[in-house]
Amino acid sequence: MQHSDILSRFGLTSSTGAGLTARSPVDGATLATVAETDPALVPDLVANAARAFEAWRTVPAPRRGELVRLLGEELRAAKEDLGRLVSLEAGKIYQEGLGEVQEMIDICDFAVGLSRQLYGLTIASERPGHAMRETWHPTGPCLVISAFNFPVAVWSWNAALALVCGDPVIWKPSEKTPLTAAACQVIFERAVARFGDAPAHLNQVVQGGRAVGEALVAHPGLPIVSATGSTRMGREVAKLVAERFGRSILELGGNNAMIVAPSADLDMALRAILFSAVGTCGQRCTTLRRLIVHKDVAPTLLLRLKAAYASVPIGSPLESGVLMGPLVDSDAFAAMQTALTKAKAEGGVVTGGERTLTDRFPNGYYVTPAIVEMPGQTDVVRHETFAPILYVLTYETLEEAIALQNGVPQGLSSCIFSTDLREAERFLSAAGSDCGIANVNIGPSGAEIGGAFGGEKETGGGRESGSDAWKAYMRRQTATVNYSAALPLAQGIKFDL
Ligand code: UN1
Repeated sequence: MQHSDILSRFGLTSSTGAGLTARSPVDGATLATVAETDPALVPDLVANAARAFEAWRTVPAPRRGELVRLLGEELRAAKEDLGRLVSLEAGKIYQEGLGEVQEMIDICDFAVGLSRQLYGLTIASERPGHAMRETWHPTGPCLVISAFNFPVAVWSWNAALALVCGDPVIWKPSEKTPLTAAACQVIFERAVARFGDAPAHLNQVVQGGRAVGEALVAHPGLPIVSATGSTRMGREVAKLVAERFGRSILELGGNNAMIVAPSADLDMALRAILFSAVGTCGQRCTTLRRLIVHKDVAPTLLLRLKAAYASVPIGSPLESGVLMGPLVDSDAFAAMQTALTKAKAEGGVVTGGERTLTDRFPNGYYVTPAIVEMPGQTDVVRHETFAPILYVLTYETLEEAIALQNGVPQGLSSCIFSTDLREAERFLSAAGSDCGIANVNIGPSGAEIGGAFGGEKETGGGRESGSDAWKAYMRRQTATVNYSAALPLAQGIKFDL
């Protein structure tokens, strides 16, 4: 299929002109230029969202859920087309493109159920003849900033919840993936058309880079800012949002580890390592970056791992059978090479990590996945490099392994491979992994949408997706009603003339 055919499924043309250039990591080809949003228009967009909010907040939540149900249906119908476009624009293999769209469908289903379950509490009042309750109300327009690596799913985690919670959305996708965002808007409009009476501007896409992003983040009309990306970006967003007392939901860097214990099922561990370290070409925030292996199993595991790494099919992510596509661009390749050079200087022994397929794709940045045996958890290991680099460390005691796992600034995802119940439970205990996600006999990536997704420390502390993450999109109101004929004060205070 031609690149332009993939675009045309959403009425997108490969037009060129002024604006953001969408390039395919597959071959470096320019796919289209997309008009950029002028930062001066931000107040108008926020005013649109405010008008949408006034109407949408009074629509009953289950009816709001109906829009998200229709969105889920439209996504089901567009799954192959959108999955292919994700693959083309973000460079992940088609299977993972499909998986990403499935994640969108799943969160829509979740949010539809949620639209009838935005439960509050009733609370016992200390005063006679008083009723106390906690109610959740829509908060206001929600800004979503997403990254190139999950160009559509992250929008949907936020948008599906925000919409059932009564909040319109303004979405600024990564400037590397404007087309998938435009396609999502087309799909969203299909759902809106079937819904019938939705207010205009429930979801607005803003295309552009830093300038428009900053104008949005600083705007007081956007009480919720959900940002996914680097820790550096999150630090700036957090400051601007805090300054105006907005609420931020941050999903930032990860530096995810796997502990492989002596009792581990090595066949399973091997498969999990491959998917989580090599999958998405190492460009998930949940990618496995550190392997902490018990010294007794390290030689065997490393031998098998190197053999498996050498046979990973690398190529165009649109071709079937390929498991590893390209890095997103030349900057990503440069960052990978810088990290590998630093790792060597810090005592690392590198296998793989070279550029490949340059004959076929001179403008695509394909690499072989790298394994780096490190003498310890040095500076480079503590840093997130968005590339398929797996640092390998060894340990002797579980305490040591947990200390290594926790000894980095990030705290997103973690896992242990062990068949020893005591070890596994210790890893999950209060004295175990300090991450937002901790798995046993499962790799660190590929979380289901039903759980709350996010992490601690420099990962930013936000939670999105399942569980009670919806509460971040609503404002909590404590209401006390006095149905008696007296006016008793709380804490028994007497205040009578
Ligand atoms: C991301 O990389 O920003 O758990 C999100 C996972 C996916 C989401 C990753 N469900 O790997």
